[in-house]
Amino acid sequence: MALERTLSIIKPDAVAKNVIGEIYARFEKAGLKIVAAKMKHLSRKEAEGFYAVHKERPFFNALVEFMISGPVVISVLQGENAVLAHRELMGATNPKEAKPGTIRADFAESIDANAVHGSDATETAKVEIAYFFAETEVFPR
Ligand code: RTP
Ligand code: MG
Repeated sequence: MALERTLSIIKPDAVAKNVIGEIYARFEKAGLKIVAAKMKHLSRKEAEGFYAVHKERPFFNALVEFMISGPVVISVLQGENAVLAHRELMGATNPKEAKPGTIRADFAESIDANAVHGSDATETAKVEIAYFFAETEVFPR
């Protein structure tokens, strides 16, 4: 078992639905600790930079438009195997394919408005955490 950190984003659709607390409760019940958090309305530049790996994909523009459509809640979660544990709580990218009881099955509308983002590996988690948080903003310092 490895103590890891991962980046979580509660996307604009879930913030608008008023389910920040319900999503946070799922993280905490699963043993993931919130060690950094902020609410932010991303600029186009920030969203494009964050999703730069998807730049050439056909859904890139729609993804960026959606991510800047309202504020998001960005958090760092810490726990045993946090990257995978978080992705299991999230469920499949397309909510129609997400297992019952996952965040996307319960709160997401579509593959675009799919409630949450989670880092997909420990290396990407490090990059994504540094994209949004200074070292002094992740606790304990
Ligand atoms: P995320 O990065 O947001 O945690 O989601 P993910 O790993 O499950 O999915 P990824 O392949 O990284 O795609 C990033 C986001 O792009 C949107 N997407 N749309 N229309 C499509 O075919 C499509 N595919 C992906 C989704 O909102 C996905 O979360
Ligand atoms: Mg991804």
